[in-house]
Amino acid sequence: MYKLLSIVFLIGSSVAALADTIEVEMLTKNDAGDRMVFSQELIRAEIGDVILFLPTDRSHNAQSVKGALPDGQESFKGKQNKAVEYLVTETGLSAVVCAPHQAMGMVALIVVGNDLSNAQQVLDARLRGKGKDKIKALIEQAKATQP
Ligand SMILES: [Cu+2]
Repeated sequence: MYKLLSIVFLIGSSVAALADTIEVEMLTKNDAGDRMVFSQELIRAEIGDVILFLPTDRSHNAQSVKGALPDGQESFKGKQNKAVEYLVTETGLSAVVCAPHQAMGMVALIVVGNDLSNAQQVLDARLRGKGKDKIKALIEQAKATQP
């Protein structure tokens, strides 16, 4: 149902890159026993990829945060208990939150093209509680683990 196969042919090149669909589950409890979490919290992607947030457990959503995404990247807001897609069109960082649980730390950070240039804007955006602390930690983690 949610399968999406996007093939991007790089013009002028013999290389054909296959865009990925990255599945992220919205969980009340993960296998490690952590509560109110996305299954991936540091999500690395490239332009053309689709990040698909799945309503594996109930009462969660995924949405972007005003000011905490790259210029030109379309914002998104999933409904509770519904899958939502984020089609990556720009490089940079995006914060993603679950509206009911962001203050409990249910957030994720998308890193596209290993571009961390909008880190300060993301830190300045309106994030709450443990979610804000976790986004800060994820930015540090992204810096420390640059591929
Ligand atoms: Cu949630």
